[in-house]
Amino acid sequence: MLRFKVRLNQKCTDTKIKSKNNDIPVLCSKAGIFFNSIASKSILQTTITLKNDLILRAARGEKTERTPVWLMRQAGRILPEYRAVRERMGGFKELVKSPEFACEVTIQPVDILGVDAAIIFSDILVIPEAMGLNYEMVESKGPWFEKTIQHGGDIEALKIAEANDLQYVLDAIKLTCKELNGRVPLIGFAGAPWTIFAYMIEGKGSKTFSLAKKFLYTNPIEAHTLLEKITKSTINYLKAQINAGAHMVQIFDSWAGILSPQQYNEFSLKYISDICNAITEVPVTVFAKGAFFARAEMGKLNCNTIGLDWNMEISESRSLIGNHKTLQGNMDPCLLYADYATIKKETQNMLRQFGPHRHIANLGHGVYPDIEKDKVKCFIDTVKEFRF
Ligand code: 1CP
Repeated sequence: MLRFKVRLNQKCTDTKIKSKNNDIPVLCSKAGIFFNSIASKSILQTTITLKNDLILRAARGEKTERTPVWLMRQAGRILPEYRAVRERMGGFKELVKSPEFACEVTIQPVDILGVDAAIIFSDILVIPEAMGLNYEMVESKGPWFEKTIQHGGDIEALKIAEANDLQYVLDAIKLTCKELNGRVPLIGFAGAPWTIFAYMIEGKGSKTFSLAKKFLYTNPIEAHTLLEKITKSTINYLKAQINAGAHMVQIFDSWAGILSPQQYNEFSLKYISDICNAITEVPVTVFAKGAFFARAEMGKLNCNTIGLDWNMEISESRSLIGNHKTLQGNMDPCLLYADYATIKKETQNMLRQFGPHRHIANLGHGVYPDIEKDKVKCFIDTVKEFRF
């Protein structure tokens, strides 16, 4: 059950710190929740002092006592407690659209696994829906769209999503911030425009997303029109999440790796860059799965953190991306099938390779649903106990 122990309008102590890129001074709370002083006035009223801000400090390139850790897909089927709530709700979408239950499963990994951040329980597919394409989450199959984008007319019919189209996510964020009561920061997120585009064209998951790629080759101008509309919607959405209380945001480009380097620059990185330039209020993480070929270009993005998957060698990534970014990742999720001693040894190896600064520990992609909860906990505890 939810417990409401929040003091609304709790005052924060104003101190001057640096903005997202350590250059523009902004107002901040004592513990490091920070925001653009003009754009985010509304947050001031409900800001709660953070007790653990390791992840925000790591993202900004500040020193931390230890490496912070969280997991992509930490809220989900690895937790029996999640499965129980999910069963009670009936379906995935019902859960996503019920702020109280979304809040409950968002906080579960903080309570049960001891991670250093929560990520709001939602899905990247809420954006296509807010733009006019309804999705269903089919049990043991994944997402399915009744209507897909096939030609220019379909793109014209889509609306640009605005904050109030996603009020249920914003309500879940507000509630979660209250309920977390400053224990750890809350991460907001969205899909990268290319990944959202891929689902809008394909209508479901795919190994190759060949319909989406075909659209790039056959309708490049219309592809850009659609990507532009998704980008505008995503900026509105991320800003609304920040206004609702998200302390940092992550952009997931899950299908980056199926594009060629040249296509990636033209159809994905350009739009991610537009989003990064628009989000000035909180640290931004960009995770582009499989985009090993774009690491040097990603180093030029106006973001704080770059997520690495497990195929990306750590020291090579550091030299391609540069020292001015925090790196996140990048353990192979399958390591968590190994025995405890192996998990511990490999996790310590990973930490040594990244070094003590500008690293947020994570897996190289989402945790798989059949991984034992105690193995996940072993990974997290190993990071939390490690000292350089
Ligand atoms: O019924 C269930 O429990 C379904 C499983 C599930 C969950 C737990 C889906 C279906 N989505 C989610 C939540 C989710 N999705 C979160 C929030 C919680 C957390 O991370 O702890 C996040 C951040 C996402 C993001 C997401 N959804 C991505 C990007 C990250 C990634 O894994 O690459 C993608 C690609 C999706 C689409 C999606 N949603 C769900 C599935 C099974 C899929 C993938 C479909 C495919 O194979 O193409």
